[in-house]
Amino acid sequence: MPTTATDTLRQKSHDKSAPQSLTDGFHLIIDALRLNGINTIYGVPGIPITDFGRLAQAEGMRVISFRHEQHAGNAAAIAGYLTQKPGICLTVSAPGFLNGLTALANATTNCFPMILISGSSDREVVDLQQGDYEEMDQLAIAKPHCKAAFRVLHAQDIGIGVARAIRAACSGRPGGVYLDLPAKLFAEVMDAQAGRESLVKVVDPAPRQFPAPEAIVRALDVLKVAKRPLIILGKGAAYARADEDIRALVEKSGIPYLPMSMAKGLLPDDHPQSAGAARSLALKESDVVMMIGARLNWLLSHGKGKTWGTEPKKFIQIDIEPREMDSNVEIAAPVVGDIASCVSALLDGMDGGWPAPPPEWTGAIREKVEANIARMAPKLRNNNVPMDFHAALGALRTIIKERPDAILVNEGANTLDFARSIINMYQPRKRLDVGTWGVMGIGMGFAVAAAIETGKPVLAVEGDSAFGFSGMEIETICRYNLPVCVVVFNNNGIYRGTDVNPSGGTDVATTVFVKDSRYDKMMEAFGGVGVHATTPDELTRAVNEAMDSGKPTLVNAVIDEKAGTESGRIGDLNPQSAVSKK
Ligand code: ADP
Ligand code: TPW
Ligand code: MG
Repeated sequence: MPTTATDTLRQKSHDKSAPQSLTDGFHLIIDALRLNGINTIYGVPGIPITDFGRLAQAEGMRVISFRHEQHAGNAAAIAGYLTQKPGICLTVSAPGFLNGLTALANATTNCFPMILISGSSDREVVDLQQGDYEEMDQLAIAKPHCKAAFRVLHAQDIGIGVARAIRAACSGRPGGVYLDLPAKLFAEVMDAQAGRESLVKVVDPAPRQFPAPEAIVRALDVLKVAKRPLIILGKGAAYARADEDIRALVEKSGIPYLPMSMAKGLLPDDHPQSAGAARSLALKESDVVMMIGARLNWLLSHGKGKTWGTEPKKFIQIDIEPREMDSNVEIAAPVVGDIASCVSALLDGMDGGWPAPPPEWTGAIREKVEANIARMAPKLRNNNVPMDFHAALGALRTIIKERPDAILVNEGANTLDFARSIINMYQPRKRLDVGTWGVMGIGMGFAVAAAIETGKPVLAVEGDSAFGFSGMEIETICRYNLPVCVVVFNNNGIYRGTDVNPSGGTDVATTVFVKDSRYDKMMEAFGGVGVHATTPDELTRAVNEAMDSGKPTLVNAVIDEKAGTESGRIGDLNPQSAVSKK
């Protein structure tokens, strides 16, 4: 039995009594990926990579074909986040490449390891701009949007090219890598033995990076004297898979913690130290804040302004990227290293005993958390018709509590912001969402990869606008028969369905969609299950059935079109005309 793509080819070339065993670019790329434990490709076929997909499938790789490259790219990106191995997205040249590039840029922004592999036209023609089929200088365009970009021109360099791409994606701060493969390369033939010897198995693609001992001492010194300490966990902490040590650090220190959106579930959201339901108080009143794998970007108001109150703060920041320090405010105690090593060193440093934080502080946080949870509870049980966000999300919250290993994908504006605060997560890396850019369109790509990579049921909670960005991929979900249940929060538009055209003209307002659409019928068109749900009970029944059966399902959840607010909870970032005449 042949063990590699090159072996198969060699056997074939023997069969034809070829004078020499040969391999080619197609087979070497497959062998290089598989040698490095990469067995899944997300992509869209076409010139010059159609045969590459076919051969990869023939060699036993999983090749998942999408309807649009952006969603294949998003799938690859989140596969990278979920597995710590770079997710692979494969596209055709120029337009296919550009479609994938958005996802590559988004992966880089979010620190997800991913490799975008695009076929390209021959250099000679591109560089002389002679007008090739789908001609574009892709490498130059990719460079500013990713962590690294490489081109392989010769078959004997495929091994080292793939190795460089893997190492660049995974090491240090993870990110997106572009790998440019000109059409000629795929068909280039070389001696099979030499080809095999040219492949590189990357040893330790994400080497541990130990923090300096003095950085650990400095951080503990700052933390120890805090009167109102706070820990913020970000998606870097979730990615790092140091789950037990992070939990131990939080619990040993007794410090309240706040999870960023995708760090929810790293510790269960109902943990007694969670300050999630007292976010404003915790940020405003804290005096020392320890960030673990979270950046002080817009999501944390850049570490300053009224969100952070008037109290002077000291920040401790744990991150693998040294340049992240002082990016927005002064970091009093930078701890540069990989999170697993840093957290373990902090735990060692606490071994001699650790003073519990002042009970006035932990008590105040707890009190606020309990008051806010009690205030929210009746809203989550309301039976208004049509449903508001709270009623629908109250139902989904119970389902996730009962099925904590399900993966939640979430995008939209109100649909995102309400779901983030209402749906508790109980396990790490189960919540996947719009991330650092707040980008719409990740939904179906993330859902597909989450199902493929983990084998767990996926619940995708989608605003009706958000869903539209990747909606065609429900055909992909049906085609691969994936256990994905999509719930579309249908409020007839972006934020709300009630806006009117200010000119009084016949066009509807810019934020409004066709009223009372039936997204469930789209799913039926591809053989999946479609359900129209108007009450929390109907919603609960439909989602539970979907999760039990594993059948691709889309629930059209009718939401009150008046219930949402402009831009959800980030309306303050939305400039509005100061001189409009309305
Ligand atoms: P969030 O959006 O949840 O606040 P961010 O994406 O802003 O999180 O921040 C994640 C941070 O985690 C990045 O600065 C990244 O460099 C860092 N990071 C990612 N993986 C690791 C790791 N293994 N060790 C240390 N830092 C990491
Ligand atoms: C790639 C701007 C942010 S949120 C949103 C848009 C278009 C849709 C909100 O409507 P939805 O949610 O999903 O129906 P809801 O519950 O409030 O009604 N293009 C990209 N990304 C972003 N973020 C936008 C546009 C946007
Ligand atoms: Mg909407």
